[in-house]
Amino acid sequence: MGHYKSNVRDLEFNLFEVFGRKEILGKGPFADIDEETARSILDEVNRLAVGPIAASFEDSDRHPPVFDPATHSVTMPESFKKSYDAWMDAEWWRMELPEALGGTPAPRSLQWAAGELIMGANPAVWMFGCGPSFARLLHLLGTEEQKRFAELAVERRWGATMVLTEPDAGSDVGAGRTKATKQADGTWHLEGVKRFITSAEHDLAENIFHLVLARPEGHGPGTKGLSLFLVPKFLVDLETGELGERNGVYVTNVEKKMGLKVSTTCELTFGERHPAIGYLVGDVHEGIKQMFLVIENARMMVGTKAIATLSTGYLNALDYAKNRIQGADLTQMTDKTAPRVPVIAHPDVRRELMLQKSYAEGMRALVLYTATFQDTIQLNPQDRQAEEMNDLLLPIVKGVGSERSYELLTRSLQTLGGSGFLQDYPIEQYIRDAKIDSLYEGTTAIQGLDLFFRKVLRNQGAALGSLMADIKAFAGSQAGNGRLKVERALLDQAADDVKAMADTMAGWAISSLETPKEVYKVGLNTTRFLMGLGDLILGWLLLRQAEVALNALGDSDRDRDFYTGKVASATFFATTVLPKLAAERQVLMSTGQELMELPVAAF
Ligand code: ST9
Ligand code: FAD
Repeated sequence: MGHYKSNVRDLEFNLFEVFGRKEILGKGPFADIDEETARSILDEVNRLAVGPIAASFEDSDRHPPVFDPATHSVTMPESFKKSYDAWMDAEWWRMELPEALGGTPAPRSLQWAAGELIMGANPAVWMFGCGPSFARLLHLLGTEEQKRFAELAVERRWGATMVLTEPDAGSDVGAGRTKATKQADGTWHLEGVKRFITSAEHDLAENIFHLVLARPEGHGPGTKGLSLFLVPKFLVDLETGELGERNGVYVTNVEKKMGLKVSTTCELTFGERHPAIGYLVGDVHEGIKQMFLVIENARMMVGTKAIATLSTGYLNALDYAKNRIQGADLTQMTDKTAPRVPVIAHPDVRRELMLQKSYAEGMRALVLYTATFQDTIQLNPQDRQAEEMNDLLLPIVKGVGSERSYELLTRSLQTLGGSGFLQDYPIEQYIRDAKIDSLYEGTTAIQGLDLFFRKVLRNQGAALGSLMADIKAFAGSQAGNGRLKVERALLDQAADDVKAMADTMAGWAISSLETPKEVYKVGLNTTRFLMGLGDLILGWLLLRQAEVALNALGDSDRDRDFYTGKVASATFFATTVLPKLAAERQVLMSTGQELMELPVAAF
């Protein structure tokens, strides 16, 4: 058995029983994919995930890629190449592409469900395999020539990267100094050093194209002065598709990291040895706006990766807890001759497992709930409400998904006792591989700022108000026919707590117009609000699942354990996690300026 334990049943439960995806399948742009086909796609992707894709997970951690500075090249582990080829050869990545690029469009919800399986099995396979997605962006935004480049990129399976970060420009992307100079032939020459660039060098594809933010000479400061350039590793003859000269962009270092070692993290130097030729994407100077289309996709990806890892972490812990015999039942603790029991019999282990289960399954629901808005946007790109809701949820998928997964994975490890610390089990690697999720694609602090200032304040609370109204309506409904009464009351109170947090922060933000330092009080609480809103949404989604499960339990005996577990995890979350939001609200309300007035030397 490989390391990866998937949960296709729960993916299908969300897609078809909770979020009604059947309604959009088998018609319109998704005419070729009905519910049955969607289920068989998930089965097939799952077969790949638990098999050839998971197979290299451990080996490629222990034998990571090798960088040769003399040739600026990277040799990938053979085991990983096999996993990568298995994914690329299966061609399920075509679900993300439009027909014009040889795709078979599928709803985003189905794509992210498949994505969870691949990222849970071996996240770097998905990351290296994003070339076609980047080509989609180029096809969407590019000039005619760039569209042709995108076609070739899909046909030839070129790799791709997103290139923002520099040594002095991490969270503050607008501080970037990489410069672009226009040439007489309309191309650009880029000069500068980018760092931490994922997948910038490898031997999995014959070409790699970089989408690079750089500042054209004379353009202003900040993110708005940046433009987006297509910079291929090898120049390309667009007529024949043949590779031409080596372009002047080279990987000059590959980082040694805590985890996710098989994913190459590269320093990328432009124009040092010979010119690095770039093409202005779409022939317009709208770099940061264009790049955010990639970032939005990548933030969703990172959240999905994180929860995929937590899910397999939990299922590994569960398996262990059912089999590890240790100690007597607590009711017989004084009887030294009492039979020894599996550790899942111990109350503390059960509590820990249920916390892992409820977060893993709640966050899976969050990913797929968010994806339903992406489905709506796919069907109707003008739907502003769906767009705003997706915008609101993305920092929660990314920020809460990554923080909670990392935190809960340490609980999964704890369930294994000392064995969890060993490399005989996958959880120590899960933890190392998942830590990055709260860092890249905007740290958690950045997600908190994005959520409050951009998605709540600038949106004048419209999307948040609509979400809150849905949560309050559910809390006040008859969902569960009395069986969820206590839980719904707890949800109602939690919604009031989170709303009070948002209102208080908005008040400080408004008073900062007159007293600027009031905004510090907002900044001291943006992460608290992010996590608090996250818990509220998870509680709500788990209770929605419980309602569906209770109905199913009333109807038949089918999947009794599965549905019983759904009700149990929702109740557990509502009774043990949601009440903590009252304390978070109180802490937020009592925020003062002390921390900001404290001299740095006193820290
Ligand atoms: C990284 C990669 O870490 C790690 C994993 C790589 C995996 C590779 C695989 C990825 C797959 C992707 C596939 C691609 C497929 C795409 C297909 C698409 C068809 N939402 O607030 P302002 C924009 S990479 C949307 O003033 P500052 C907006 O245009 C490195 N747009 O910001 C705005 O203008 P306006 C990741 C947003 O103070 C403009 O930015 N690094 C949003 O200038 C300026 O906004 C980071 O993530 C948004 N939420 O700059 C950096 N926000 O307001 C983190 C801003 O007029 N840092 N815009 O609309 C930040 O995010 C900063 O907050 C900052 C601040 C840079 C935005
Ligand atoms: P800093 O920005 O220096 O942050 C340091 C600390 O300060 C953090 O805790 C942060 O939350 C906090 N902080 C910073 N600014 C603020 C603020 N305004 N308010 C509150 N707190 C703040 N980049 C790419 O362009 N492409 C890639 O493919 C890519 N892949 C990566 C892969 C890996 C493995 C790693 C480690 C990084 C990758 N990155 C990539 C870069 C990544 O996106 C950045 O590391 C990240 O955006 C944070 O920037 P930084 O590391 O410079 O941290």
